[in-house]
Amino acid sequence: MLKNKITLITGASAGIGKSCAEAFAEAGSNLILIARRIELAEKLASNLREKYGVECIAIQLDVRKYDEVADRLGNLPEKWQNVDILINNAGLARGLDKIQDGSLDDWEEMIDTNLKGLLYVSKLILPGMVARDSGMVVNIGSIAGREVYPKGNVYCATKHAVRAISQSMVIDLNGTNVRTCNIDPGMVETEFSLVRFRGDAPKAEQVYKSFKPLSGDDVAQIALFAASRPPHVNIQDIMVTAISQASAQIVNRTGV
Ligand code: NDP
Ligand code: 8X3
Repeated sequence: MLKNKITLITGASAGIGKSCAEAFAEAGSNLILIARRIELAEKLASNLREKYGVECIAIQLDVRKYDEVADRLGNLPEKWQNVDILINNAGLARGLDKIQDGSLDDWEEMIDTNLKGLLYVSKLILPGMVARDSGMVVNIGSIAGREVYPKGNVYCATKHAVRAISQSMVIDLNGTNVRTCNIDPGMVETEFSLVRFRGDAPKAEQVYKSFKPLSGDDVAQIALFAASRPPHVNIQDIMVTAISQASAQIVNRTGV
């Protein structure tokens, strides 16, 4: 079903985005991989071309910069212009502070990446899908888009906003054959916590200690399932956690 389709993935250099690249390539989709760390995206593109025989390009892009997004995505090589599946995955948390102690820079980075970046990329890709009356957007939200947890404040706000945007896409695209799927994972072991704690590896490791969290591959398989349903089937909304995680704050840490 995905053979010869074009899937564009933001944040494809690591974590969930990288896993989505692997899963969609295995299913036969051609790929546009977006990230700032272009060397990682290019290496992945080359591996996937070799492993699965798909076509794959890497584009260096900071989704926070609208001019860059408009330039790169507005001028895709002709054969890459008709994106079938957009996976809005690029995102991050910065810091874990009480709102009264939060850093303006951290807030802006999260809002600019998780919310504005998602909107900028969608603005460039969605009109083509609507014109072709075909396509799918997968937005990677979070359990933080359904619950607020202590010190999660602005990160949670951005993910609540992603959820609102996903619901808006479903409504505004009604009457077209463009599908929207919102995926809200609980804790996934990726570079996420390392980024949140600015490279403090011991602190990041604590987040995933004594239970088995989700992997990027677990989430990628869900995105792939949603994207490979028949075109009239729209899985609008999915929440997925590790079995040990009941809610944002309730995690059974009695395992390995
Ligand atoms: P990672 O840190 O492992 O990956 C994040 C990816 O986003 C990287 O490829 C990074 O690439 C990219 N990225 C970050 N900022 C930008 C930017 N300005 N422009 C372009 N790309 C950017 O984290 P995850 O894989 O865990 O996170 C992916 C998504 O999943 C995020 O939206 C996150 O909020 C969400 N999520 C994560 C969960 C978790 O527990 N890990 C749970 C629920 C949701 P580069 O640095 O090369 O630009
Ligand atoms: C990432 C999951 O719970 O760390 O979105 O916010 S959480």
